[in-house]
Amino acid sequence: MTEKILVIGANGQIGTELVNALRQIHGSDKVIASDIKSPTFSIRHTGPFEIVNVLDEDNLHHVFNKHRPTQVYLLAAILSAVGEQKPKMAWDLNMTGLLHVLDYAVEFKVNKVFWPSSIAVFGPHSPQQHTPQYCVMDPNTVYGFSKLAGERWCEYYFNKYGLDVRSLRYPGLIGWRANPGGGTTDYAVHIFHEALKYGRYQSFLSANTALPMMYMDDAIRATLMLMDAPADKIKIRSSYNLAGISFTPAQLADQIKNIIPYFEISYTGSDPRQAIADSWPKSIDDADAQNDWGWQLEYDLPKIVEDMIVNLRRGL
Ligand code: AKB
Repeated sequence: MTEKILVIGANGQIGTELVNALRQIHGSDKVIASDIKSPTFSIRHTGPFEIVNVLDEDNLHHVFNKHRPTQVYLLAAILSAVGEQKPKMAWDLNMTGLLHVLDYAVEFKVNKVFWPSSIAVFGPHSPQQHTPQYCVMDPNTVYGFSKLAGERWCEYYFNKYGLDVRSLRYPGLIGWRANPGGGTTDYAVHIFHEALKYGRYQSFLSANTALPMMYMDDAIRATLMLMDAPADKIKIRSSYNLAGISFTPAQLADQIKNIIPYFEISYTGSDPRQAIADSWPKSIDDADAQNDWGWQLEYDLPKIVEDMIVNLRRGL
């Protein structure tokens, strides 16, 4: 079957890479990138693009009607750190935007929908090590509880309307093609840019703050594997835990020093993002993703650091 794929929020950290990967698989004209802002160079020059505001029902309805997508990826969201500065706006975009897309996916009989959740759905009373799929969840950021509520909506649309909606709880994502947009894990991308430019970085998270992180290549591969898996293999219709690897800013800095020996890290000491990081898991158990659709991680920390530095150096 020929797919027609709509990616909403295509200019962001995940969207930039996902559009690229999807266009290589399905052909450029089959992947419609869309975002509230004009596209980046690579997206504009490789295929169709639409301006889409997920909060504008008429605009969104028009794009569904015009393209009749078979698959939709909804990536538009406000992340954890920016969400704390604009709580109502984060709730509105993350929740109302999702409901609009789910409704139009039902109306236009979209075959599959992907919507990203996050490790931010866990909170201070969730187990912090090897956090299981099912446990106490008391997120205390707007981003976290919008994602948790969104997961419930996804499962609800699957049960009530038979919509084939699939989701992953991404850890912090690290990639060189695009910058992250306002999350707590952003330090793990900024550190590379500053290491190469200035040889030093001041981390807003403390030296020993462990968080689950994942290389973008793994994240894109996991997303495509989940979307390609036969529907009967997808046992979880809220969102799958995805573990990645866990490390601290100090461990990341040590690994960078293996390639850039003069690199130095220092720590801000006080930043609101520290409290967010402290409320999140330090490591995740993703046994369900492994068992249900065969997920396996490829990039460990040395491999991530090497690949980031090689690719960023090429672009300097
Ligand atoms: C954030 O830091 O807000 C995101 C996330 C972990 O979902 N990268």
